[in-house]
Order: sequence, then C-alpha cells, then structure tokens
Amino acid sequence: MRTQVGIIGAGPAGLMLSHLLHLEGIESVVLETHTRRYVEERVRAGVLEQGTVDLLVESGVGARLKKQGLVHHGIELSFSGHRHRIDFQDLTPGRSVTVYAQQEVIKDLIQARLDAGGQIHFEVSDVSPHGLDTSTPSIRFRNNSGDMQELKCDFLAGCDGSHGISRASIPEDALRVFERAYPFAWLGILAEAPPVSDELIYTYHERGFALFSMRSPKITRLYLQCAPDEDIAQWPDARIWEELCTRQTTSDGWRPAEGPILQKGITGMRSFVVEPMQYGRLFLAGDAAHIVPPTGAKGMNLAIADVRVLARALAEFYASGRRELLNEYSATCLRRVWKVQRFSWWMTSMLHRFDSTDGFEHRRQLAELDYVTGSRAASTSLAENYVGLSMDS
Ligand code: FAS
Ligand code: PHB
Repeated sequence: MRTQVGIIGAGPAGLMLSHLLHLEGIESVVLETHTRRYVEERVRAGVLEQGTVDLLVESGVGARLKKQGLVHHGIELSFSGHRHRIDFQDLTPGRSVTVYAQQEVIKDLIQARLDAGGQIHFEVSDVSPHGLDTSTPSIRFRNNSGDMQELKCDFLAGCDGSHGISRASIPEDALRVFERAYPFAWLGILAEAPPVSDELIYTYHERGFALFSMRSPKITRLYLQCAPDEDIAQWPDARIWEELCTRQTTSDGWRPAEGPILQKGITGMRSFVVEPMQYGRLFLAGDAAHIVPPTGAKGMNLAIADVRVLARALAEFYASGRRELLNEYSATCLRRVWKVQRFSWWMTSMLHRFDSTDGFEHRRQLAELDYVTGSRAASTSLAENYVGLSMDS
C-alpha cells in the first residue's frame, strides 16, 4: 500500500487532517484500532471554539453542526450560592462557542471522508511506524482480516491520542515531557433531562467542582469533581443527583433537572505536553502530543488547531517543495498549546477544591472568582480564552 500521508488514529485530529489534506488534493490513509461504531459513539467533548466551528463550516463539513449545534453567547460561574454571567457578546463581540458533541463531529468527518472516497481502515492492530528518520517511512499493521500490511508514505501523522503508538515510537532522548497531575478527577453523566439553563454553569463549591452542560434540548451533561481513584460502582444514580444538586443549587432555587442517567464515567485530569511535536517524518497532533484538563473545554479544539497547521505545512511542501512550515510545525503549535495549557490549568485551579488543610486556598479562590466576575478586564481575559484565541496566535 502507498499514500502521501499515513495517519494513525481516527479521532478529531486524524479525521480532520485527512479531510483538510483531501481539500488540498493530498492523499492520506487513516488507520484506526476501534470499529467505526465505537469511535462514533464514544462520549467525550462537547464545546467547539469559534475557530473550530469556522474551520468545520468553511471546509464543508459543518452542515449538521449549523443545524443542530447550540450557539452559546456566554457561560456562568457559580460560587457562594450565586451565578455570575460572562457575556461573550459584550466582551468578545462576534465570537461565541457552540455545543455540539465530539462524536457528532466524528460522524460528520467520517461520512465526508468516505463520501469523497477516502481510506479509513477500522479495527486494525499491531500498528508500528518505521523509518521515521528516513525519506521512506512506513506503517506496518494487521488489517481487520488479520493480514499484515505495510503502508509506505512520505509523512506520518501521529493522531492516536494519549495512549497511542506514535509518541512511543520516538526515541526517548529526542523528546522532553512536561506533566502535572491533579488530585482529583471528574465523574461525568449524560442524563435524559431537559437542560434548565441556556448556558453552561461552572460551580465552585466547598464540596467540590461541578459543571452543568448539555447535548440537546433533551439531554443534560453534568460533571462533578471526585477523587482521582473514584470507583464509579460507589456512585448509584441517587447519590450522583444528590451531590450534583447540593453543589449546584443556588440561592434563587435554581438546580439541574433530574432524569434517567444514560451514561456515566470517570475522566482523569492531567496537563501534559511533549516537545518537540515532530521527529523526522512523524508529526504528532492532538492528544498524542498534549493533554489538558477538560475544565477549559479545549482538548478537541487544540487537536483541530494542530492539524490546521500541519495540513497547511504539508500543502506548502507538496505545492512547492518548501519545508519551512514543516520544520516550524512544532514551534508554531506549541505557542498555542502552552497558552491553552495555561488557561486550562487556571480554570482548573480556580474552580476545584484542593485538599489544603488551611482556609487560605479556599479564600484565595473565592477572591479570584469575585475578581474575575467583578472586573471587565478579568472577565474579558476569561472570555477571549474560552471562545478561543485567534487560530494564528
Ligand atoms: P483521540 O483520543 O480522540 O483519538 C485517537 C484515536 O486513535 C482513537 O480513536 C484511538 O482509538 C486511536 N488509536 C489509538 N492508538 C492507536 C493505534 N496504535 N493505532 C491506530 N489507532 C489508534 N475534551 C474536551 O474539550 N472536553 C471534554 O469534556 C472532554 N472529555 C473527555 C473525556 C474522556 C474520557 C477523554 C479520554 C477525553 C476527553 N476530552 C475532552 C479530550 C478529548 O476530547 C480529546 O482532546 C480529543 O479526543 C483529542 O482528539 P485526538 O487527538 O484525535 O485523540
Ligand atoms: C461538555 O459538555 O462535555 C463539557 C463542557 C465544558 C467543559 C468540559 C466538558 O469545560
């Protein structure tokens, strides 16, 4: 088998890269370990930045997003029993976010690729990149019939997430890892209950963080801070609702509507960056290169931003043979990656309870929330990061 760009992973990064390359007339093949159904049903992110929405629409895969996506012009921060709105229309005119589940983006991209004759091989195994530092790299893998294959390509894109093979294929002494672990995780649920707020509500509570989000007019998405090693079996539905309502009920009586829980799970929290994001002919994108705590709703958006840079660099190479953009890929992405890491760390540190014995941290966090919601400058800073920094920053 031969192609121009071999892509490992059919998540947002891999599928968007394949789509953007196709628009430039560049061939690619996507290799994915799971089934199509698994990747299209995996419940993950929910919020698209303005830049992500613009890119999906401009590149021709935004039709369903425009119909079904919920455009939000603000979020609320809730603490000490009161909710405070961060007004994007006032603070960042013309920029908003759209609630549209990651799995819907995945469905749109897979359909677009297959309609355009794109190659996505699902249920592959034993994937191994080779010749990364040569001009003839390749990917060996076992297809879903169990036959070993070799995909020869000009370039490889490691879009295989935080536990993939790509990053692991780079010599350890060629990489530097930056990591921070958090002393908590998120317990997340999807509930068949109408969202009783038009916008997302981030809550700081002495018992821990909680987040009110949504997926549609009938589906609410909720999270609560829990221990990093929490056992989901210890959380029957009644306990989840009791904890969510305790943390989220405000003095005006607002609280989330309850309903049957359709899905529940625990998501770990960590900040992680690997530098550089490239080695020879292999380019890492998305979670394969960096992980952010989900508090800032950035993981999927950062993956899309990476492959926008990579697609442009590959298009420049195939059009002119020039390699400057490819050589600068990692530095270009990392400028944004670290700013998004900062924002995600800041939102996480402001809104979660840390096990500090003294009350200093608690008072400092309340003061920060009071300042952010009371200062136009501070609210603007949160808003411009939340709706998404310019794609060229
Ligand atoms: P992905 O992990 O999405 O995709 C990688 C793909 O590569 C997967 O399909 C995997 O099966 C495949 N793969 C792995 N190894 C392979 C191999 N060896 N060969 C072939 N294929 C291989 N972000 C938010 O913004 N908000 C959220 O609320 C949020 N919640 C999350 C909850 C969970 C449980 C997780 C794990 C992540 C969450 N994220 C969230 C972050 C998430 O959305 C990621 O940032 C996003 O999926 C990144 O996209 P990719 O980089 O494409 O990686
Ligand atoms: C979600 O709806 O899944 C979501 C929204 C905002 C976040 C994280 C997750 O910060």
